[in-house]
Amino acid sequence: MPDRQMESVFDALDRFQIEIPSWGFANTGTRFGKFLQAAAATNLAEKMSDAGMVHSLTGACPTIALHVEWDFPRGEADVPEAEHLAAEHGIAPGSINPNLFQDQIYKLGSFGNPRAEVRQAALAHVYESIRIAQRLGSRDISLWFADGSNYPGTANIRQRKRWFEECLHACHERLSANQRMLVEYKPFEPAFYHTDIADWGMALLLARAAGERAKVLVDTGHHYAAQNVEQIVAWLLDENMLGGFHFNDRRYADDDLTLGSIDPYQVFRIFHEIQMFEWERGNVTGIAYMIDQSHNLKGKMEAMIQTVMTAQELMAKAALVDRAALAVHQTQGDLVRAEQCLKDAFSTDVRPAIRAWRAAHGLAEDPMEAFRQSGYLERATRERAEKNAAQATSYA
Ligand code: PSV
Ligand code: MN
Repeated sequence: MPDRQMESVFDALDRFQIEIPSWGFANTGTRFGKFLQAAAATNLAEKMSDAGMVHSLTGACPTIALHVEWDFPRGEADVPEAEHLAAEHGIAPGSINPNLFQDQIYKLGSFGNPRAEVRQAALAHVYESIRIAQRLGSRDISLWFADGSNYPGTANIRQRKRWFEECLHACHERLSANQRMLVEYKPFEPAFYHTDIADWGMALLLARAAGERAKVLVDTGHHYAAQNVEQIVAWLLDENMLGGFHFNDRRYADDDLTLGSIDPYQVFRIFHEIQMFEWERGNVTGIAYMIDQSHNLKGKMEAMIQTVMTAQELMAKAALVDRAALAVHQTQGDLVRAEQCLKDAFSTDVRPAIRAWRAAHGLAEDPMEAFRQSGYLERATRERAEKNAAQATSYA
């Protein structure tokens, strides 16, 4: 690979960090059941340890996303332990995710609930999440709402929109100057008739109504089939409203498949839009690249390492697009040459360059192999198998 391209790859990887989710290491499943893994993390200490291991192997995941309900069962009281564990494992707490969907009170929604006391309880939970984030030094509060309805006529859609505006604005007021709020959208599930924040346009309007530090979060799994996600990304960039990503891949719906497993070209195109924007306007800081995957078939640690490695590869490929040439071809309407700029970059084997980047940073050239050789999984299996087996239900 020519030096100039090598430099582009190094530069892109130096600037690329991706956050891993605490929930990606715990036993999760589908609504039909869980297949338990003996080495799965059973508590926050183990999740932090797994995340720290992924970071030490890849050098690209310095922060861990935390879910308040699952990782802070005692709320704010758990902050000192989380702080201590993160430091112990060489990572930092990342985005803080309130949970506005599991409590029984949320049957008819949280911020969109017709009962004022439920909206108040939801607000109180987000306020506490903001305080947790402040104490942990976390920049982003990441909000996803299961709110919606299943039957026509059962919800006042416009009224709920206004409640959302009010509540999000109230949350925004509580942010400190360096904090942001990310508003995530999803077309359906668990609600199947209407979802209060169903697409990026709704998220954008609500974020604008909330305040200037509210941005949109794009979960790549939260789109209808064939949706052009990179166009959404390009528009949000242009509007200065792109807050970050939840990466995963999908075939049908919110499948939580590993990034790039179904359509790596789509992830490449998303990264290309970001890099093209940066090439024209200067580097964008603050895009939170996060993974939102709960693996229930693949080994959790391997799936996470595979995801990070794939993300790095696709980011590196996107860095190879000849953007100056592309701009000329686009202006001249030279369709084949323009498209070829993307295809050439996408089909370049960047793995040797990434190995060189890793070596230059004192990292294992093959993080997956290094993980397999490390004995970490065997140790985790020994230490956690009994605790995990205790969760099993067998119908045999
Ligand atoms: C919902 O499907 C979602 O994408 C939200 O980001 C949640 O916080 C996350 O998944 C939890 O699994
Ligand atoms: Mn998500």
